[in-house]
Amino acid sequence: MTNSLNLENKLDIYQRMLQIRTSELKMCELFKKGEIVGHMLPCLGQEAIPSTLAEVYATDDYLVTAHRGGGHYMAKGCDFNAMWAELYGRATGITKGRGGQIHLMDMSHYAITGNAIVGQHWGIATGAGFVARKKGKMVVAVGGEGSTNRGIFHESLNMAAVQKLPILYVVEFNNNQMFSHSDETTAGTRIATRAVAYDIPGATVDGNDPDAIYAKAMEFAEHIKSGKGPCLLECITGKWTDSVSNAREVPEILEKIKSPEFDPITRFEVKLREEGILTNALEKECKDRAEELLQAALTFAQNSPKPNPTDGIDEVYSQPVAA
Ligand SMILES: Cc1ncc(C[n+]2csc(CCOP(=O)(O)OP(=O)(O)O)c2C)c(N)n1
Ligand SMILES: [Mg+2]
Repeated sequence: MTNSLNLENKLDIYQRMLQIRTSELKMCELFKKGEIVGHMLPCLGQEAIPSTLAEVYATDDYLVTAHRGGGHYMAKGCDFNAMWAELYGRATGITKGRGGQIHLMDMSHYAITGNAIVGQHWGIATGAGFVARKKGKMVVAVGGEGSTNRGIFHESLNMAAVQKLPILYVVEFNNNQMFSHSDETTAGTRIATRAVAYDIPGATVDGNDPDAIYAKAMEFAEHIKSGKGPCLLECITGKWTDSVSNAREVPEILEKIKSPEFDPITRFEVKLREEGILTNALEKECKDRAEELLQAALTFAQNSPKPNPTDGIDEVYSQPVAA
């Protein structure tokens, strides 16, 4: 099969999925204890998408996501310690403790992985597409299916198609937008069919299966890199929770999403075992590694200084503000 993952890619994806899950479970736990505050949007249950896309884009390609970007931030190898310092609101945080989990971004890794305004990131990604075209790079733009109902999604895909911009648009279809389900908000069943309107390639894949995501995303990346313009990839998945601060879990839906048949990590573990790649010892090694990374990041964050309140106005105005 063309575009199939090799052993090394698979283990890297597995390790990333574990890092995201371990980190975000801890984030939920600490938030519930009141140790960290803010608006937290975990991608628990969706880990296969960020972890696999990291095998598709290059380290200097641009990555732009909507509000559920923490997993993408981690998968791109952005500063993990600075992410945790951000969650703790410390001066060493990736946005100096000002943005919190919903505004994670690390420009040294070409990653804008946070945006509180649903849909707006499609426009930012499309703008980045002009720079990417000039520099011979690609943009990977990721957002939820709810955000595709904003007008800016149409404007962005239309412009990208006309201009043949090098952008892979990825939709994380988790069937839910805060209080609403897609059948209440979204015309048509599949977002990928909207690609027809722009005469660009579009496809729907199982977003909890790294092999399926990789095969189609690589095919699309080849199309994009050969100058033929953007593609639209829809990944079917499920999120455990909307936001930690305002969790609205529906028990029956959660039961399905967390089941071994649906959960991306359990499914991948079963597959890797069947393929003779994963052993008990290797699984333990990977899980220990995820835990070690987390402990180091927690230590860094907890020992970092808090910002000085008077620094809050820095970098807001171009001219110093008179005392
Ligand atoms: C312009 C705008 N409208 C509404 C909201 C409130 N809001 C935050 S998340 C969300 C749902 C987004 O759903 P989706 O795009 O499917 O992403 P998901 O949260 O499922 O990953 C809404 C309506 C917002 N932040 N911005
Ligand atoms: Mg959604």
